[in-house]
Amino acid sequence: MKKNILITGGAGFIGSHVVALFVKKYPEYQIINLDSLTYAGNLENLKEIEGASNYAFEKVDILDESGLKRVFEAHQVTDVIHLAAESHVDRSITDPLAFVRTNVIGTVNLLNAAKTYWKEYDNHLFYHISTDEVYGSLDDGGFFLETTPYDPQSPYSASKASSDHFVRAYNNTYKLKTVISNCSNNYGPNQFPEKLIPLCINNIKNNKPLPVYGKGENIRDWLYVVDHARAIDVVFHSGKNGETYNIGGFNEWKNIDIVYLLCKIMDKKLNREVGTSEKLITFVKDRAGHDLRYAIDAGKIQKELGWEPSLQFEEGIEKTIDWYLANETWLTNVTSGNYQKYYEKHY
Ligand code: NAD
Ligand code: TDX
Repeated sequence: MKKNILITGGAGFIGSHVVALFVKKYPEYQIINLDSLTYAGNLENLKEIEGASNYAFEKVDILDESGLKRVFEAHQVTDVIHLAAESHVDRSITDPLAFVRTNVIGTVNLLNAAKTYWKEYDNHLFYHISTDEVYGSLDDGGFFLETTPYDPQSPYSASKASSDHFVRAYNNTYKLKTVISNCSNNYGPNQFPEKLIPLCINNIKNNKPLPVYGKGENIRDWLYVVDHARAIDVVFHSGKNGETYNIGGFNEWKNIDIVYLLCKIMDKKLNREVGTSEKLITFVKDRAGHDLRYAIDAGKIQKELGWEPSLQFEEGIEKTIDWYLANETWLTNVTSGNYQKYYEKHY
């Protein structure tokens, strides 16, 4: 059966890398990118594949049930890779309901569309992209395993945990074929400069303060976004029905050490005296309920599906900095909201 894969959130950070990989690697698949183009969605991220004959874009909100029905019918959707979400923890603290709407209700809308439209469930897959934050905070050491009980601590992670539960419930109750992967912090090109790494790159470039929450002691595991997209490819093709796969970089860093690293590399790249950018570091009020440490054990996907990260962190960070320095217009456009005009011009 020919695959017509609906990728949601394909204009966002991770989604754009997944769409580009699938469009280029699988000319035999039809890729439909469904995205409502919130502040985080940017079609400029997909310029390189825009005219491809196996690619289509649909500007639809996953809260719009009739819009989803139309897309499923028009494109005869066979599989879903679901990335559309509100993704920023700080925004979830100021507006939790927006996260309930998109991440919980939006996911259930998509599950319902798949459940209604698909006839033989064996031939179709609903793949949900989730986060390691659903497991809570590892304050006393250890690693997140696929069997770690859910313990979300922020409105964002609570909404993602809820959507994961709905995906499992549809697998159990209606026998919809599903897989879930829970990944650690991504970094790389196309990430909106509200997240730690692109925010610091942008601020160092513009000589602006680098806001470090609390003492900067919080620890995250970091993975280059293209390696996440590669993992999604592997899980989509080889993941087992009903299973969960943790994805991570085997790469834990304290926030403050990442900020120091960015300062050091950028001093060099911008021909600044050693230590110049560090002076921009500003310790600010901590994030409410700030999770101390996330760390992923990605042993299952490594052993069962043969995936592992391809890039060392320092190499990935260099590539990321180079990309942001080379794409000044992209940065200006996303920060000013100008990229929204791209849709009006091209679609
Ligand atoms: P992002 O914020 O960059 O992109 C989200 C995309 O979803 C945007 O293009 C946006 O326009 C779209 N979208 C938002 N609400 C929508 C709606 N109601 N209807 C249709 N489209 C909508 O996010 P990201 O960082 O690329 O994350 C993608 C997915 O991966 C999310 O589900 C997130 O929870 C998950 N994830 C992210 C990370 C990370 O480090 N960024 C790590 C693990 C998992
Ligand atoms: O200005 C900042 N200063 C700061 O110290 C920002 C934006 C963040 N931080 C800290 C908070 C976190 O400990 O840096 C760490 C990383 O923060 P974010 O980039 O906001 O990411 P995080 O909160 O860890 O969540 C990210 O990873 C998991 C993504 O945004 C989620 O979508 C993903 O699920």
